[in-house]
Formats: sequence, C-alpha cells, structure tokens
Amino acid sequence: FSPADVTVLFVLGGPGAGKGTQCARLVRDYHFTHLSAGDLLRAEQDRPGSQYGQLIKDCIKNGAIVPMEVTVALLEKAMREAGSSKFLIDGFPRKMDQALKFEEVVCPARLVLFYDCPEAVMEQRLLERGKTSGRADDNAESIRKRFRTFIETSMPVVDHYETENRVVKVDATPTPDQVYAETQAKLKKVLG
Ligand code: UP5
Ligand code: MG
Repeated sequence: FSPADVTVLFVLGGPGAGKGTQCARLVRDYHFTHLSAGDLLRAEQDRPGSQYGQLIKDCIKNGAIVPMEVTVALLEKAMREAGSSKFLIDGFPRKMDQALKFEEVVCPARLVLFYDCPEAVMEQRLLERGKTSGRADDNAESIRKRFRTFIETSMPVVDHYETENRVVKVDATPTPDQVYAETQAKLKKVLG
C-alpha cells in the first residue's frame, strides 16, 4: 500500500471501553479493515517459533506495553497484507513513542476515535467477559494493572492528539447501539 492513499483512524479508550465492539460495527457499515494491536500481539504470542512469545505473554498478563518495535512491525505487516486503504487501528498507539514512530514510518492518522468510559463500568465489563473470554488479562489483578498503564501512559497520547484537535470523543457508557449512533453522528460531522 502507499501511505499517500491510506486513511487511518486510531481507536483508543481504556480496557473494556468497547473499542472492539464499535470497530465491528464500523467494519460492517463502512468497510474498514480492522486491526486490533492486542489481537495481533496475541496471535504472534501463539505463533510457533516466534521470538517474542514469552515477552508478549508477560506484558499482556501485567498490563504492560510491549516494546513498540514489535507492535509497529506487526501492524505494518498486517496493513501491507490487507491491501486495503481504510484502517481502524484499535488499541494503538498506547504510548507516546509508538504514536510518533507509527506516524513517522507508516502514515499520519486522520483522526483519533476516543471511547471515554468510567473505570467502574469498564471493570464490570471485563470481569463479566472474563467468565468466558479465556483472556489471560481478564482478571481483577491484571485489570488493575491495565487501568494504571492506561492512566499513566496511554491517556497522555490522547491528550497529545487533543492539543492537535484530532480527537473525536464518544461517551462509551450507554448501550453499544447508542454508543455507535453517537460514533456515526460525530464521524459524519468531521469526515463528511
Ligand atoms: N461491551 C462493549 N461495549 C459495551 C457497552 N456499550 N455496554 C455494555 N457492554 C459492552 O468490550 C469489552 C466487553 O464489554 C465485552 O464483553 C463487550 O461485549 C462489552 P470490547 O469491545 O472488547 O472492549 P475493548 O475496548 O476492545 O476491550 P479490550 O479488553 O480489548 O481492551 P484492551 O485495550 O485492554 O485490550 P487490547 O487487546 O487492546 O490490549 C491488550 C494488551 O495488549 C494490553 O494491555 C497490552 O499489554 C498489549 N498491547 C500492547 O502492548 N501494545 C499495543 O499497542 C496494544 C496492546
Ligand atoms: Mg479489544
């Protein structure tokens, strides 16, 4: 793909805010290619022969951020293979160095879709999902660590884009359909 032809939206929000849920709807209606950084990392972790398996596993369990070289490389590869020109990059960038690196070596994001959700609501969703998800980080201990990383490391990324007026903020507390309606309305206003 050529960076000049690519439209990238970063989809950010705390753990359990509903990024994946909303991306699925946007893919259905607008034919974006959805790339979840977390999903790509989990796939790499399970890939036989991966030199990063253990590192990724440890980071995810502890809610820590995998070194950006690994994640940016996985995203770049997935973007090239998708042969698409419209991407939702879900759950990335979650640290300032990743944001700068991606926009330097891949392409600048058109905007940031930010799902704003109180911690208590996100916690409830993740604990509920944890009953069946099998995700190594859907437990009380890991969730606490993920929230801490989000506040300390990932919110500054959102704040950075806010100063550049590139953030579209959506209240992620109501039902998925209501959140999606607000998403559509706000994107329409900005993107036309
Ligand atoms: N749900 C969703 N919306 C709802 C609504 N409006 N009302 C009620 N329920 C709602 O939703 C979570 C749950 O809530 C689901 O059960 C859903 O049905 C329900 P989901 O759409 O999955 O939320 P999402 O924001 O995608 O939550 P997720 O758990 O995926 O967020 P994280 O950001 O924590 O996870 P991610 O997979 O992105 O990252 C995991 C880890 O990977 C990170 O902690 C980190 O260790 C690592 N990572 C990196 O190191 N670098 C990266 O760049 C990315 C990830
Ligand atoms: Mg997700």
